[in-house]
Amino acid sequence: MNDFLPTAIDAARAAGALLRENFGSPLDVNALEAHDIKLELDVRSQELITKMILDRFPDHAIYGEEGIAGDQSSAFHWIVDPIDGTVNYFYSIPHFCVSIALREKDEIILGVIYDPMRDELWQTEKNQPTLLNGQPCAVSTRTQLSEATLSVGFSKTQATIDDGLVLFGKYVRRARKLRMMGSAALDMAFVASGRLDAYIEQMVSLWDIAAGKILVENAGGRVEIRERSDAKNKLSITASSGRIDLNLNSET
Ligand code: LIP
Repeated sequence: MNDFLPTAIDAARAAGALLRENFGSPLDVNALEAHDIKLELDVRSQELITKMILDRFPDHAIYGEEGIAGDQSSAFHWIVDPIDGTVNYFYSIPHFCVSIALREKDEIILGVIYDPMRDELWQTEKNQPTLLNGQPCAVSTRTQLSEATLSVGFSKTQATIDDGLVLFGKYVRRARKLRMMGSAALDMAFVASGRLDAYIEQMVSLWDIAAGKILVENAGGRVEIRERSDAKNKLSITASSGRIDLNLNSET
């Protein structure tokens, strides 16, 4: 046994407590973009997570939304989103989380997502089940698109918004409901625990989805990730139960 998972859980809970304590307070803004916001609290949250991880594993590396730290030549890279759903957080919308994954060489071996507002923690590690607050969880068993609730993210560029609108327009008439909730990681945690049947977004970063990938797969679901040719280090993702045909071309 190793201390990787307990460390990830401790760090996610500590960062979640920081976010909960500051929720609704005046916030220092590091960057305001048309469809995105960066907060000083993002940086503080990642600094807290980084300290807790590197204090226990000083030879490891951190790869996070707010920068890198540690020994980047290490086989162990902790992939961190210190606030996933930063825009929601800034607008006092209580739908955001902390996402921490651990990659050993090229394989994600651990994932933790923590929602501090609902006190919900999803965890898993290689060859283990996905747990929600300590209880096993699984992807949904629905098989018909007409029964499904899907989440489509629009990211932050005009191109990805246009792509998202096309997908939204196609699925909204066929699925039971569509949602756009502003946190890729929570969307993936919701797929892993059967609340959503799929989550689709055309441009995310590794830190948005690394923990969610292993959570969904260990809960019985399917994750397809494609590198974008038009944006460095950006990915398109479809995470689903694997039980619903999302290929609209097959629709009658
Ligand atoms: C966010 C993602 C969301 C995406 C946003 C942003 P952040 O991550 O969770 O799915 O649509 O553009 O990338 O920036 O809040 O960590």
